[in-house]
Amino acid sequence: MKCRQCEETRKGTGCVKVGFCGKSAETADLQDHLIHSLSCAAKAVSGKDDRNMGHICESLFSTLTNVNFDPRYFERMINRSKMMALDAKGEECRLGSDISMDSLDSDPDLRSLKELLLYGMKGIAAYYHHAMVLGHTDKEIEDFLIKGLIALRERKDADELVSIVLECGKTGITAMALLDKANTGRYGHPEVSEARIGVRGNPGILISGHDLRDLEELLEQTKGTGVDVYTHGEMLPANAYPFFKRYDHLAGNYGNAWHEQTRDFERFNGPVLMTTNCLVPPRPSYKERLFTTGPVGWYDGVKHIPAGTEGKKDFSEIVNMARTCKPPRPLEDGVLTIGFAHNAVLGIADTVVNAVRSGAIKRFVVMAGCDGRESDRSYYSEFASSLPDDAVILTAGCAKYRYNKMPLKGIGGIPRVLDAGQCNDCYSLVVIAQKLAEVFGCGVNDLPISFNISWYEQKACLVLLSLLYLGIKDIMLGPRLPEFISPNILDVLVGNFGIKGISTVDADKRILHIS
Ligand code: SF4
Ligand code: SF3
Repeated sequence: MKCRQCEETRKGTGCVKVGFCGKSAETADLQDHLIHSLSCAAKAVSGKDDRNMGHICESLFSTLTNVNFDPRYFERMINRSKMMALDAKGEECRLGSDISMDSLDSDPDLRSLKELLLYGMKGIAAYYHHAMVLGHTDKEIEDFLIKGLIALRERKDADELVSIVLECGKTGITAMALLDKANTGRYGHPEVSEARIGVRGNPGILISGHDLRDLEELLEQTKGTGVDVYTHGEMLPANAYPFFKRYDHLAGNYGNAWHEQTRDFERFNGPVLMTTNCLVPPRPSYKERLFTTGPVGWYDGVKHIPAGTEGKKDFSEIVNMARTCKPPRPLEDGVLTIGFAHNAVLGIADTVVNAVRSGAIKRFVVMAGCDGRESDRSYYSEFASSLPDDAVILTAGCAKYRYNKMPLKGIGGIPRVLDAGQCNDCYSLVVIAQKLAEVFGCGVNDLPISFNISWYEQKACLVLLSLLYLGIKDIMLGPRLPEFISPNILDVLVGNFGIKGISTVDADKRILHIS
């Protein structure tokens, strides 16, 4: 095993014996094997009408950090990929003996670019998977995934790889836009809303991850049962969609970001449904109450709810279990103001523009991305709390849990934290920034806007590539720069895009022109 795809990897070597995330060496090796098998299958099905994109996307998604830990699952996906290649070409995949990420290229810079491409594609696959379950597809995205997968195992020079990596960022925008269309088409545009964070007296089901379709089915199947449904982690933004607000038994959000799930799940008392990342190794205290679905998987006693015909899922076992459980233990009380996706922000564009013109808002700080469990991530809470009263935070992703419960004073009715939603809703931040640039007649880089992005897993790599593709410069990235980026490629990113790592709150505020 050698895995270095996420921010928490062991510095210098990558994770080599066991993942910091809890992934076993066996699972890590099988994930690498799956990537090579997918690359082979992609080559075999390239140009065909049916390329089995459902399998390709689920496979890529399942190898993203904290999604699937089950070795048997990966064996099945590898076999299916090899069968795909055999059916399409009548030839077996010849993978060679080394199927680690190191084998992608012996040159460290070319290997680094290929890893950047692969992790970006994992992000695309995740967002595209969500769009697909809502019935949306796009040939440009599918063509790119096939092309990118093939490129992983082909000899390419640096220029060719840089161009595919930027195309990955471009396709990321297309995928996020498609998912935005899929979500808003089915669930309406998020509205500025107050999500409750306390508990009620009924037994409950906690749903975590990013899959809104699963939430829809769960809410339907719990209607009239006396069981409440609470969102957790990245499911919080669901509380702002008009469609979901219609369900009285959607009781609000419980708990915090993914890495606090062991505490949150333990105290919740009822069953927990994990629809996507981030799953952490479950504790015995709630393991029997934990269910996985979609690309998520654990081994050893955690139940998986499969999709049936037309993607329908039967959650009756979870509902029946909830009825026998005690109500959740209170963690906190109050509300969170959410729902500042592009439609809602553009609805108050005049107020925002006037606040900028009058000097009441002097700077926007994009603090989107991921949260993580390392103690030095307290940097982001300190950074947010130290911002001057005339700075507004634009956020999306679970990074927000570092500051979304802080009592930051608003500016003329505009909250200081504008939460656009999940990590995929970073698309909203792009739309908002582009709109502001249009109103002020300048480029995004000329706006009073700074980027201090925190990353953890590969969807954040994709968002970063998308921002680079859009030409956004001087992004600050932390808490550490990716281990898979070689020193030479880092020099290119610094030289061409002005990417920087974080240092101290005060120094970074000066660099980001925040006074
Ligand atoms: Fe290590 Fe991250 Fe890979 Fe897990 S996903 S094995 S923590 S690099
Ligand atoms: Fe978070 Fe896992 Fe990245 Fe969706 S839930 S942003 S880390």
